[in-house]
Amino acid sequence: MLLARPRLVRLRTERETVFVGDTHGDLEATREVLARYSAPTAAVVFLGDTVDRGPQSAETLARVLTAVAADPERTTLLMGNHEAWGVAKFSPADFWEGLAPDEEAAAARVLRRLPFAAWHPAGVLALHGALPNLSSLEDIDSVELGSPAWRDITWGDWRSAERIDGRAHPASRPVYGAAVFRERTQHLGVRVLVRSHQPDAPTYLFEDRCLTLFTSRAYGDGGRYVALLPRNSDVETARDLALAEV
Ligand SMILES: [Mn+2]
Repeated sequence: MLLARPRLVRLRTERETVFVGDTHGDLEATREVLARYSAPTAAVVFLGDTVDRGPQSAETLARVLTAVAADPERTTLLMGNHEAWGVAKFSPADFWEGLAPDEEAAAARVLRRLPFAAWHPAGVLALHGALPNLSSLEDIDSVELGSPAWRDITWGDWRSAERIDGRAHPASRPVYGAAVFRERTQHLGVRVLVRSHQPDAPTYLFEDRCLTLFTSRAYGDGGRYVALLPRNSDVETARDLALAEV
């Protein structure tokens, strides 16, 4: 089923869309999201990082993949760096390192097929980390695993400073600032970016055009939030999406 899906998922405006940040083994948050937004009129987009850090990685991943398999039109799991162990290893990785070799190989083989991004025609792009340096959204479909564009999508961070260019930082975790955000959103025709990956990032960055979500207690009792984009709505900034605590 994942083989048949493009790397860029296209969302539909006639559904409410719910964006879910890193769950990191928080099964309770994952169950709550799927129970609350189970109406056939809602689409749910998990932004990646379902495993590691929290106590119930395997159960969380299985719950999300079960929902995707049951209704792939309505439920999407995007690739985070923690799903991409089979592409680029990292540490700590308690989920992956606790698997038997055949389980590890099977999980890596499935998860390397996950989509990279989801596009909503209101001008909202959802992905795990940072925007890649591409000339159009369509180019996301041909991004190769392990390439610099893939690294930006799954590992990229944002900082509020104007001039931070990932090329000057260690290639494993590129970091970008406001100038690169403006340049890449313009190239891609993106008004608002919805992403996760950085629990310490401000919720809103870059004149409220970059929203960072986190939906896990893996780092303590910080709130677990999802973002709601109503059906058929116009979006100017990320403030047009409503935050809901789960
Ligand atoms: Mn991440």
